[in-house]
Amino acid sequence: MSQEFKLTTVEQMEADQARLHETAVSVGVDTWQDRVKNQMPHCGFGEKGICCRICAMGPCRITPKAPKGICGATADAIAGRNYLRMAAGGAATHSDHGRECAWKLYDASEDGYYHVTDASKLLKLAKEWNVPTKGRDIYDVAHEVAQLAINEYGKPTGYQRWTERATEERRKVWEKEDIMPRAVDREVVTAMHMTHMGNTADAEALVRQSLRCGLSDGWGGSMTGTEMSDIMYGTPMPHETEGNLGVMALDQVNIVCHGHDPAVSEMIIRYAEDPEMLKLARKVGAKGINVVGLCCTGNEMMMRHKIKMAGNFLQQEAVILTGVCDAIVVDVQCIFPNIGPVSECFHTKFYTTSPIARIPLSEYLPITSENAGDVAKKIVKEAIENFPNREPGKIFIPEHKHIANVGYSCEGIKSRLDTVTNSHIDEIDTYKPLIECVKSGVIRGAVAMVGCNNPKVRPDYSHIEIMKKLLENDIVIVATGCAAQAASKAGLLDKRAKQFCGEGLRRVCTLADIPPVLHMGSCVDISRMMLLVTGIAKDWGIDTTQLPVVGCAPEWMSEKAVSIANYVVATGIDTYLGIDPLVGGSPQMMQLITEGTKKMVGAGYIINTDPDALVQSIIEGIEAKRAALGI
Ligand code: SF4
Ligand code: MSK
Repeated sequence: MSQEFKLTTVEQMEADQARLHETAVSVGVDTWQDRVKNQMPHCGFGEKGICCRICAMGPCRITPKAPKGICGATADAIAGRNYLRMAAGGAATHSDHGRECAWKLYDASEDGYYHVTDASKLLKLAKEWNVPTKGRDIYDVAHEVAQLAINEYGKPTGYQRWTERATEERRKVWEKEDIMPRAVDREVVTAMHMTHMGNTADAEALVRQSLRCGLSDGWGGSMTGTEMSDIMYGTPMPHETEGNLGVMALDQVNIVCHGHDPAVSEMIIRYAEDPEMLKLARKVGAKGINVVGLCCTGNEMMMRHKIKMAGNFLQQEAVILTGVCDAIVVDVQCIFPNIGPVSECFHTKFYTTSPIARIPLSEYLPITSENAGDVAKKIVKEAIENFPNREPGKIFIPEHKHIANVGYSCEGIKSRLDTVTNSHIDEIDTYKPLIECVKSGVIRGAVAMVGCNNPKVRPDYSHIEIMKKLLENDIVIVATGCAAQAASKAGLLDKRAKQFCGEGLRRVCTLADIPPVLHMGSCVDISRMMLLVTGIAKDWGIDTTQLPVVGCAPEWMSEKAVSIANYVVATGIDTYLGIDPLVGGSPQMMQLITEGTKKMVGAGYIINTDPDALVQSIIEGIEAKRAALGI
């Protein structure tokens, strides 16, 4: 008889974290749980966005007694500038990741370390960009496409070429509102210039540039990251793997890859499968080599390979605290500097690989197109040699893990939808079956669950509780980033999780053989979500603002999330936030980001730090969109 399927509860995950924290205490190292306490209470000025340190006459802080900075900047100007700087930081970060991916494709060759894996995706993009393909070597095509993608970053005139994929209606809105994104570098520099001392003090103009900067990321840099990665490492398609700390293996060499850019982890995976390395692992007494992922590098790996996911953002110290992490190798973004001190208390080797993320107490091995294989091989070999150095008294591996069905790229979703069409009469390769389900009400709508963990709220609780409530209400979920990993940890990426859905969604999951939460990838892969909503809107014949689809980031923390929220809103999708966007000291800014953008682009933020109230407002928002469509 098959065992009853149960989700892992947040309480169980917290008990695992608490047990690992005991290890941290016993070895004398702090973790985020300790540091949160030390940082309380947060600075009230920072929380409200009304501290300005943009020039050295300051820092200036706004109070009832001091309503203006020394230059005369008001709370609206200061909060608006801080907000735009966050959006610009996020757009720069995602986009630079995308640029690195484009350079890797530019360097790709038959006999190099980076290859063209999805030639059909490359050829499709070449056609879209009018790059000749007939009779040409695939690598010549790849180099020309990569060069065009790289040139997008700094082109002196014109708009992002990826925006041509948007609906005509969206493009018109962006043109009318003067937020059509130009080159990424231009938008980020403009944002920095506008927010320099003595420039823009008008909150509305700052919000407009935030939207534009965000668009240059979502419909620019992030899309470049996703597309280039798919071409080089393969477009994700549905398959099964596992997630949560229980994937750490006692009897194997564990190599944890963390960060965002798959250029490093792809190489680690390749060399961990090398027979020479496997032989070496057996020689030191290990049964194999277990490469696992954290954060978005973990998402990239699990989406394309059967690689297991060890955890999300707030588990990065926990993986080392298991005592069986033989090496942790990081690329860029979301990496705690405290990985250094925690690793030092264990046998764990800590490698940094990018000049963008240099961290004390790590061994720095920069990875380039020329040396990637050699460096990866060295890391894998040293991790194996480190296996016998584990200290048994420090080992504790939590048991929790779940099956995770992942790989739902747009192509992956369409491949599942094709299975429920009648091949004699229906078109294939469309979103029409999904649209029919939404129109008939079998599915009420969809929510894109995205973003990080943030100790300001109970970690993973908001993600999981909101998802469960949405599923009960027949609302399908697409997820990326640490939100997708929260679903994986809880068991919501297991197809059996359909038992927690309302009747309609449960039926759809059965027919299409999908889990109720569709893992779409990493943070840059929110660009896939933009293409998904655009594809659905085009197949339906309506604008994206009309779709019963919303975004939700209940536990966001990074500047990248601010950039994402801006491009999601600019794409016409209301975005529900569970963490305050640090502008509360300016009523004008609050009004602009919740109501003002609705007038500009047809969508805005709904902010509520109570997850129960937030999910209720999402359900009401989706039902209101349905009512407006008359469905
Ligand atoms: Fe103060 Fe104005 Fe300088 Fe900001 S820009 S620190 S408000 S003087
Ligand atoms: S990793 S940006 S904590 S989602 Fe993309 Fe997770 Fe947020 Fe980093």
